[in-house]
Amino acid sequence: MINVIGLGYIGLPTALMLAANGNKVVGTDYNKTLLHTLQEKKLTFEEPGLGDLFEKALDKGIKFESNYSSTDFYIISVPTPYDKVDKKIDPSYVVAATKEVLEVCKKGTIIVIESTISPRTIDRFIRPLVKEAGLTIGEDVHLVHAPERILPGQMIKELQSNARTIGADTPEIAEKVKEVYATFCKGEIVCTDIRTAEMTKVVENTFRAINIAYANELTKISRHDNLDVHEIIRIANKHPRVNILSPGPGVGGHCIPVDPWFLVGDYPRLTNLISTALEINESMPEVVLKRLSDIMMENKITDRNKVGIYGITYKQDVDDIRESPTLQMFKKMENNFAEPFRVFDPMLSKKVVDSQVMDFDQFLNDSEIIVIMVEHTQLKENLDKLQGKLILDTHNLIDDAYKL
Ligand code: SAJ
Repeated sequence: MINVIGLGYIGLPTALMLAANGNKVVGTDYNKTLLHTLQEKKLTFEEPGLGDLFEKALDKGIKFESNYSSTDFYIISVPTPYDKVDKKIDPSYVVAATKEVLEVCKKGTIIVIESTISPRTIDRFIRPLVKEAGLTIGEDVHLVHAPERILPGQMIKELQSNARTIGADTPEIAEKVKEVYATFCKGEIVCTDIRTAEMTKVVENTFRAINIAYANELTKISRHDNLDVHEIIRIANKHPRVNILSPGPGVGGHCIPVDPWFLVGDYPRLTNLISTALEINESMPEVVLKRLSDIMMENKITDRNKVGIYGITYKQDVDDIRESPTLQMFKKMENNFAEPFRVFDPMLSKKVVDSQVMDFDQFLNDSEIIVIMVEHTQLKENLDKLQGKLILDTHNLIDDAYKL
C-alpha cells in the first residue's frame, strides 16, 4: 500500500493517478479542512482532467486519512518554502513528515521524497533523522528522491507522458520505485543517485527562469529603442537552435521564481548569472507600473479609478495565486502607500484582495484603461469586449494595444 503524504498541487494528482492505475493508496494531510473536502468527494483545486481522475480513484478505493499509515512505501509531497532572507530552503515540512513516517513505517520501507529540495537536502536533513530514530539506511529504510515535473494546467497529461528521474542509493531500490511509477508514467524513467536527482530538478527550473529573464531583458532593451520584442523573438526563434521564451509582467508560481534561489542560497559566490536573472524577473511588476504611468500621462488620465487590472493568478487558466505578478505589483504599490487598482480574475471565485471585482462586465464598464496581466482563455474569448478601451497588453494578445 502506498501512503501519499501532502495532498496539495502535486501530491493529490499523484495519489489519484496511482490509485486510478491499480495501486492501493491512502492520502494523508495535516490540513483537516482539506481532508474533509476530499472525504466529501469534492476537489480542492481546479485542473483540467482532475475531476475524472478523482472519480476513477474513488471507484478504485482511494482513502483520505489524517493519520500516517503503517506501510512499506511512502511518497512525501509537502511544501518546501524558501527563506526569503537567507535564500535557503526551509526543509521543516519534509523533516516533520519524515519523522512521523519513521515512527510508523514497516521494516524495509521505501520513502520517496517528491517535494522539490535543494541539492544535498537528503544528506543534510533526512539521513540524520533515520539515524536518530535508531534505524539503518539500506536495511530498515530506503530513501529516494523522485522530483515531479508536471506543469500546472497540463498536470494530468504530463503525469503520464513526462520523463521522470528516480534518485536512489542502489539500482535495486531505484528499480522498485520505477515499477510503481511505471504503472501510470509512459515517459522514460531515468534512474540515478539522490544528489544528482536533487540537482537536476532545481537546474531545470533555473534554466526556465534564466530563459524568461533573457526575454524580459530583451523587452527592456526593445522599449528603449521602440522595437517590438515579440516580433524580434518570433523571428529569432526561427533559428533552429534558438528558443527564447515569452516576456511578461513577472514570474510567479511556486517553482520558477523560488527554486533557483536554492542554488543562490547554497552557492552564493558561484551564482551571479542565476541571481541576476531572478532580479530581472522580479523587476517586471515594477516595469508594468512604470509603463502604465507613462501611458496614463500620454493619454492625460489622472484618475487611477479608471484603471482595471485583468488577472491575479500566477499564470493563465490556473486558480493558483502563489507569487503572482499582480500581487507582487500590488505589494510594490503598498510599499509606496498606494491602494491597489481594481482587479478582476475569472479563475477566482473568492476575493483575494479588497479591490477585486467579481463581475467581468462591471469590471469592463468601470475601467477606461485595462492592463492585461494574465492571458486567461476567458479573456481570449472576449477580446471584442475590450474595444474602445486603452489597453496595456503584457502578453501580446492584441495587435494595436500598448505593449511593455
Ligand atoms: N512565464 C513567462 N514566460 C514564459 C513562460 C512562463 O513569463 O515564456 C511565467 C508564467 O506566466 C508564470 C511563471 O513564468 O508566471 C511560471 O510558469 P511556468 O508555466 O513556466 O511554470 P510552472 O511554475 O507552472 O511550472 C514549472 C515547470 N518547470 C519547467 O517547465 C522547467 C513544471 O514542469 C514544473 O513541474 C514546475 O515548475 C514545478 O513544480 O517545479
